[in-house]
Amino acid sequence: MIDLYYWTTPNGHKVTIFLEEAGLPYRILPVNIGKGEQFKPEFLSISPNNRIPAIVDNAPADSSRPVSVFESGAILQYLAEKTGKFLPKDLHGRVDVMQWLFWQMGGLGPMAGQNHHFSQYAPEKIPYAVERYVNETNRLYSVLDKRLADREFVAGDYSIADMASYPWVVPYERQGQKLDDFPNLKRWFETIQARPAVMRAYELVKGINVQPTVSEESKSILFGQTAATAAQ
Ligand SMILES: N[C@@H](CCC(=O)N[C@@H](CS)C(=O)NCC(=O)O)C(=O)O
Repeated sequence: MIDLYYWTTPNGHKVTIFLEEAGLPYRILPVNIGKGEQFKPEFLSISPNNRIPAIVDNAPADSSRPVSVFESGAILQYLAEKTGKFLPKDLHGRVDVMQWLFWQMGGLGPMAGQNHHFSQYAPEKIPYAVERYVNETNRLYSVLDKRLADREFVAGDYSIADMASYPWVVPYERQGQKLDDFPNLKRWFETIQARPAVMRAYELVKGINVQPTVSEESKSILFGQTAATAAQ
């Protein structure tokens, strides 16, 4: 059984998508990041960066003590290796998936995250910041669109590289993007959106949280964190 420390955000969805796709038994432990539950000591002992998602695998392959993993990319890689699914075993296929997984982790995720922040949540609209991240999201969408021009999925068969990127394209309107500008990306997006496991992953959100995570009350918890916050 996998324990999934989760909240209803794009990085959380990556892991529910994987678990639903793989059919692995799992239990969700909600961590309401809008209420500051990511700072609870028991969660920090698994995820020292006070971010969801994180997992604990109570039945690791070597039958030893439970394994805990934080960082969504590391979790996807761990689960893919555990199950032998969604990550090719051959050298070339594996490198291809891993480079696109890292592309999402270092590019699409953080840049779209800053886009959300400055476009929607920042107390003042700073045109330079909004433009910078909307443009960077736009550039990254075009990179993905070009990549998808001659293939169905990001790297070979449907893989953890697709599962990592898809949840960050779901809020494309909030990111100031139009999918019609990226026909290959749009086709890929609609293909993944229609997968039963992906639908289940988004459906389960309704049983956990239907409120926006970022509200006026939660802004003081989520934004402006410093070393002092983490030390509390
Ligand atoms: N690089 C991390 C980022 C995780 C992340 O930013 N998680 C957000 C939700 S999407 C979070 O837990 N935020 C809590 C906070 O800001 O305190 C990953 O991919 O796992």
